[in-house]
Formats: sequence, structure tokens, C-alpha cells
Amino acid sequence: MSAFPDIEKISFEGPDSRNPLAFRYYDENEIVEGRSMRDHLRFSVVYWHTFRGNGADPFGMPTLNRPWDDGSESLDNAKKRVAVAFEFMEKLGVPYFAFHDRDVAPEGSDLAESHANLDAVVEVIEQEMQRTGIQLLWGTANLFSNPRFMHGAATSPNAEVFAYAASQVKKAIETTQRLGGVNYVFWGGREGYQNLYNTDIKREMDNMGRFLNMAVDFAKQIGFTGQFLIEPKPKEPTKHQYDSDAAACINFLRAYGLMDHFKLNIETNHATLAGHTMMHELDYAGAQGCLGSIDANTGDTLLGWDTDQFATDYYLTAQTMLIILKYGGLGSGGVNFDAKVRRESIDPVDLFHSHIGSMDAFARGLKIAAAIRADGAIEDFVKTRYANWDTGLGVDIESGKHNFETLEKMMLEQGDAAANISGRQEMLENIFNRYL
Ligand code: XLS
Ligand code: NI
Ligand code: NI
Repeated sequence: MSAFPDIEKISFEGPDSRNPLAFRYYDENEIVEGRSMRDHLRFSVVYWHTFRGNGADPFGMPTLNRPWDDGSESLDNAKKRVAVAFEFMEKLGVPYFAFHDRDVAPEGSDLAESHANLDAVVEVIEQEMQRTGIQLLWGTANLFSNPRFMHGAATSPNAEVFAYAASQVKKAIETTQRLGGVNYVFWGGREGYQNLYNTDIKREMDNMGRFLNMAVDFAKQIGFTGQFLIEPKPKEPTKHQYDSDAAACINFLRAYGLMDHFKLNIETNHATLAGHTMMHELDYAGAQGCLGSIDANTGDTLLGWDTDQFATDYYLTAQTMLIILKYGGLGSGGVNFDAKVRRESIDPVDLFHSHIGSMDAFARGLKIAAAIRADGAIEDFVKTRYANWDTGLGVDIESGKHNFETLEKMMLEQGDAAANISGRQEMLENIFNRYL
């Protein structure tokens, strides 16, 4: 039985289409910079918001109409949901999806039962993946909903919670491997603190480093070849999350010897909460060789929280794609819609409108970014801006031929540095706008 009987497979109709259930920019076969849009964008639907979100918020009860879901935590309901999820993703035409262990299967009365529930639902997922060809972008473990994780998981003061979390992640990595997942994500759900009077930061960070090293060892042991990703977020649910932004994560990875095994999954709304732009987070990660994947969403500038809205702003998507192209693409990563429909958007069809709109916005952003790169004016400007590092003194400094004494000697003889040139910010912003 179909959950979306009135909706056909969404097709590309071009920019002039007035059909709200068609793509205007996302033509999966269109070639941009020598690669299809499908391969550039590698769109992914998330199980948690899209199939487990019910519209509840801290002030009110569920609102969303989901006729296929009886609202129970039964295995039967969980299995039925899988069929709906794959019908949705097939009609939308996305190549990937992502999930937490507890999104797809109910938690049991003990760990063994939780493992068994997961296995039972994963069997259905496996069949649906085979039927549709849809692949797993990443798996992850929910180490934050259950009360046992109230003080954190790998950073819990309770060693048995650390052990439980390790067992859950072990199973989630095995499950991701079973489904051929190309990445595995660690978002530090409650890895942080609410209050420093009760917190031993050093111990918690060391334990988190130990936990992730155990994950690396386990992946090696079972031959899991997917890319490990850390997802930065500065706050929510804790007041301070240890993985607060790209720079903090990279420092953590270096400190605990994990740089060769991890990249970052950068989420737009998390960048905003950290007081950065998405462009900043992507460029910072890329510059350190850590750009892995993105969680595509957006916040609301008037609401200071992780509202996880679907991104439709061309500036945002164009800037995002510009940086992704700059670093040669997302590799095994993708554009993962960690986004949810508003609680007032109650119909199943709203799931289509939200994803279609954001897929189009990213397709358009990709084309804008490619046009800006083809123009070359911004890139050329940056080259020229640093040109004096490519000759004479710049080369000598960069190749280690100078020290403070030699530099002082030179400046004492010369008296002052050469004059600066304009940064031309406004001109560059105007060039960007030419392609919007
Ligand atoms: C929460 C995170 C979460 C991760 C997966 O804010 O974005 O959804 O992506 O655990
Ligand atoms: Ni996310
Ligand atoms: Ni988030």
C-alpha cells in the first residue's frame, strides 16, 4: 500500500515550471565542472526528522499527520515505516539516507533486546536498499535520548555508561558496515557540560579521545572502510559541547592522535550557533584537510536555537558549494538534509515540498558557484593579493631562509614596509552577485 498515492516520481521540469512537485534546477544528469549534479550533491534524507519527527515541541504536542504511523514503539510499526521511507526517497530521487540506531528500531528492555530489534528492522532496510538502489550515507548511534546518557556518553562520570555507549557504537558500526554505509558519524549528543563546579574537563576529554580511538581500532578489526566523521556543534543540549566548532574538533583530533581517521560533518545551523558562517566552517575544515560531509539545513536569525529548517537561500547554498568545489568535492560525504518541516506543515506532501525546494536551492547554488569559478575574477584577485609571497622576500620567508634578526636588519635598512593594496571587498561582493 502506498503512503503517497497521489505523488508520482518527482522529475526535472526546468526553471519555468509552476508545478510545485517538480524540480526547477536539480537535473541529476546535468554536468557541472565535468561531474553530474547527482555526483556533486549526493543528496541524503535523514530518518530522524523525516520519519520520526512528529511536530512536538517543548510547548506542545505532536501535530503532523502521518497516517502510516500508529505512534507506537512496536517492531511492527518500525518495519512498516521503513517501506514508507523508501517509497518517499524513491519518489524524491535521492541516492542516500542516514539514520541513528534508535530512529529505525525501538529500544528493548535490555541491550540484547535492543540489538535484536535493530537487526530485525535492518533486515527490512537491507531489502528496501536492494530493491531501490538507495545507499547509506552514514549511520550513527543515538547516545543522548535515553536518561542513562543524562551526563554524557563517552564523557559520562559513570564508567558503566561509557561501557554501554561503547557497546551501542560497536553495534551501530557493525550495522553501518552490514548496510555498506560510506561514512559513520559521531555527533557528541551530550558530550559537554552544564556546570563546571561538577565537571572534570580533562578527564572527560581524555575519555572521549579514548572512546574514539577504540572506535578506530574496532573499525580496523572488522575491516570497516567507511569514513569516520565528527559533527561540530557548540551548544544544545548542553551549555557547552566539547566539539564546539571545526577548529575545536580539529584540535581535539590532533591532541588524541585521530587526525588520520576522522573528517568533519559540518552542519549549517551549528555553524551559526557557534557564531560562524557555514562558509567559515567549511573553509577552515577544508584548509586542514578535514572536509568530509555536510548536514544541510539553516537556522532562523531571529531564533537562537537549532531550528533545523530546510535551506532555500541561494546565497547560502552558493557560498557552501563554492567552498566544496574549492576543495574538490565532498568525497564519500554528501548533502544530508538534517532538517525538519515546521510543526504547522502537517501534511505528508510537505515532506516533498521541503526536500524539493532545498534540492533545487543546492542545485542552483552549485551552478552559481561553478559560474563564479569559471569567471575566475574572485580567484584571480586572491592570487594577486598574495602575489608578493610568490617572489623575493615572500619566498625566502616561506622557505625558512629568515629569522627575526634577518628580518629586523632588512626593515631597519628599508625603514618601512611597502604600501598596501585595497582589499576590494565590495567589488568582490558585486562580482558574486553578478551570478546570483
Ligand atoms: C543534532 C545533530 C544530529 C546529528 C546526528 O543537532 O545535528 O542530528 O546530525 O546525530
Ligand atoms: Ni546534524
Ligand atoms: Ni543539528
